Amino acid sequence: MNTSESKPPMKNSKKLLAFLAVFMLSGTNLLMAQTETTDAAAKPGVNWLGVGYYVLLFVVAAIVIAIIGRILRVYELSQQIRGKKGINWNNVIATLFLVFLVAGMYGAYWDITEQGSMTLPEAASKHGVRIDAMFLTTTIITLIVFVITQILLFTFLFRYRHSDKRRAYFLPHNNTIEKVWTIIPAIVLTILVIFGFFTWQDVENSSDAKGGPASINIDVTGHQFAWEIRYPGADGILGRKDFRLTVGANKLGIDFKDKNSMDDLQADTLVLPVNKTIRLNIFAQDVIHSLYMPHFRVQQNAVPGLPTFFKFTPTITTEEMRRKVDDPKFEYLLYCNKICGSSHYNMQKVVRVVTQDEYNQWVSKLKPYLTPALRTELKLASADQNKGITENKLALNN
Ligand SMILES: [Cu+2]
Repeated sequence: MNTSESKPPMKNSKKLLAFLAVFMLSGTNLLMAQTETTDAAAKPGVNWLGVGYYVLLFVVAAIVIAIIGRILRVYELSQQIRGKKGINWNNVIATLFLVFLVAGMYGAYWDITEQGSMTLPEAASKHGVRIDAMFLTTTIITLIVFVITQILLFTFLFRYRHSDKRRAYFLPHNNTIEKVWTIIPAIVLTILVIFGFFTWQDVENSSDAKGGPASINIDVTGHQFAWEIRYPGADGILGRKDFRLTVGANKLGIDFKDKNSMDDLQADTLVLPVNKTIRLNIFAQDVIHSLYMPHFRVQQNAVPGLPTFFKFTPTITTEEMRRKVDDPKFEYLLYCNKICGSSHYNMQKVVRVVTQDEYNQWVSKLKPYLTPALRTELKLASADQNKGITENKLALNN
């Protein structure tokens, strides 16, 4: 036995692994493929048909191109035999660059007009308008640069294509050019970054010391797979929480030693008064979730053990938005924007923006978090007995 005999199996296993990798990759692509038809779920296998169609189309296109290549090669050889010049590939490729420029520009135009309308809906919060303005400015500047550079790139490729009649000019280095294409983008990018920095700082001025306290503080807690919403009661203050107090009936782990907890309310819908600052205190109980409300341009991770928050001001009521989008059933939504598990898709809540009067009415109907069942479980005195008792006499968690 020599070493050369032991090598082939090694090579084979490498080939096998490479083949497996390609197979897995295409397998993933096939699994992820979706068709536009909505009845795909009704007809299992329709996705596979769609993928098979495009694979076949690709194979056919590749064969056609290969055949055209062969024909051209034969043509060229026959020209050579007759002592004539073959195809001038420099001209062909240079022309193809121009075709690519026009097709690519049209593709970019199509992308902006078709896909552009699928971007975010109208901003319904104060800071949302500013974020949109920033996004638009950046898009316009980069678009102008994109159009100019692409036209220059491809027309230069065409104009200065290889020709036997002229020789290329050798330009090893030019400091002026280097300076121009370094300093100009640097200045533009610095302006954009500073612009973004101050906007973001303003949006995230959520530290109450800096930005002033919010009109309403609301706790939003994510867990697999729902959001729990807690409003402060009449005192306007949310009571303390402690994850160690989490039990079946007290799923948020609210600390009832804190008297501020007593009147806290639970809600199923996130209802917000229009034009008031809202501070959402964001929590997670198991994995990382992400609180996402696209209409308000709000997105913030919900991290276990690390409370986060977001302060914003909704500016358009649900009613107004319904008229704007001409959809009487329109609702703002709060989503989870982290793929946090199998029922992640189900993690959404309706958000309703209303007038102050409607809000007051709605709050007055909310049920307290401290239900009779929870009182019993926590061995708290009943609501009636409780009235005269000071909070330090409450028997809690013992
Ligand atoms: Cu989630």
